[in-house]
Amino acid sequence: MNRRSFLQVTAGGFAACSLPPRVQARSTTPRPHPSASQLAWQRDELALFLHFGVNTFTDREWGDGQENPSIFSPSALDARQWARAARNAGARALILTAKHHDGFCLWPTRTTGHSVAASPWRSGQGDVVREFVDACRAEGLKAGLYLSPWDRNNPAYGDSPKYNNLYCDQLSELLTRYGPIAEVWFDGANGEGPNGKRQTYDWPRFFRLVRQLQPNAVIFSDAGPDVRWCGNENGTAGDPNWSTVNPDAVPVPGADGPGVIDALQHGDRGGTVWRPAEVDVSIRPGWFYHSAEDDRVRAVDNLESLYFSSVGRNGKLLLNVPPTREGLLHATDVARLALFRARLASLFEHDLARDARRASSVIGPGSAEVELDLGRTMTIGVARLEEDITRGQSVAGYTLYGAVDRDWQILSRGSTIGYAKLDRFAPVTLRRVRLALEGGGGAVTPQSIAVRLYNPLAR
Ligand code: FUL
Repeated sequence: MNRRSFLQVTAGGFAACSLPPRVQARSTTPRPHPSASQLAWQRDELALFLHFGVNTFTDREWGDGQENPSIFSPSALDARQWARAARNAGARALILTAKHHDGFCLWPTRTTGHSVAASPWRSGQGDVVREFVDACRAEGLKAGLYLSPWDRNNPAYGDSPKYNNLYCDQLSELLTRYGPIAEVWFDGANGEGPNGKRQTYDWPRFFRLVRQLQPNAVIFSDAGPDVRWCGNENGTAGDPNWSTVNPDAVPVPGADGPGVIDALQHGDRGGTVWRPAEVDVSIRPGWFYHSAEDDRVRAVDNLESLYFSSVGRNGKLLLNVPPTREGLLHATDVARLALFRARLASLFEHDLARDARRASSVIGPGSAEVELDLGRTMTIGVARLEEDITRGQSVAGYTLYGAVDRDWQILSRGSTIGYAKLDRFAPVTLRRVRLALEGGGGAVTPQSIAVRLYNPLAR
């Protein structure tokens, strides 16, 4: 299967079913729903994250800002290789650490001397961000950038107005020099400790600046405003995972306190703002490349599980694959990515519900049902449920039943669905499937639900 047919299988859902006439329970409450950028972001499903910088050369995860720029000397940097590997993995976007906590800038910035311009790489004439963005464009991928607010090198850090100005200058360079940037990634880390520097970030100003310079970019942080951190770095969105949030629950990036992680993991069924979860996780134990971890690259089964616990829980998967000291993705990681892609493509190749006869009915206020007749008995072990999220997220509970005839047995049950909900169950032979849906306080429209069924034993 090529990329195009894979995309049709996984993304073409609502058009593929021939739907019965419209029966819709009425809702009076307007639900939050995604902007065009948020929708495109979610439909991309998979992006790769690239942690690269001085830590790659010091073998550390958090640099202290004292690194000599001369250590940055990738011997064979090839951003096209990164982008090709990402495309072959089925990713549609890449995000690069333009600056990590050590403050070393991967582009020749005017704001500090602590950058690639002071390194021997390309005789100080290089620009990793430029090569990265060009490679993304050449491979048809969206480019995103991470600019760490915490900066352990810059002397202005801790002098709040001064550093905020400098940080805005850095953002402005990144968002004006390189064409369209699809995602701006603000992490919330700050390891200064009780006696460390205290910097008060001007988040509203940072966010406004991104909006002004790149109106189509999505802004990621714990506090959005467009997409939120999922609350952990182990590849697991919450269950349930609502894309709606109460913005007061996590007011700023890096906020902590009771309830924050829970709010990030689960969102809020009654939330007033659309802010879906991004699940960032590394293919290796560390975010940066360490040769000692070469035999600890996630296996394909593990990567498949990550897909289920991120995209399959209404999230987006941001999978980190760190370049080596050569400036290349490691052969093991590249091979694993290709296997991951092949695994998903074969699992989701045949939607056994595609030609099913389908009936939908509204049972009562906030409750509805979809019934499928597959036409013959089939072995099913994976279900992919989807809500048409252009209308928001309505389903708050569901039960999926299967039967050869009318002897219904429960296949899976869950709470919300959202963009996608993936359920695995012991493969079972059946001909009929029934999905009972409960709405979250408002209407649930059965026509806006897609049901796809797969046989995991057939691949
Ligand atoms: C965190 C950072 O502290 C880690 O080093 C890594 O960049 C991760 C994705 O975000 O905030």
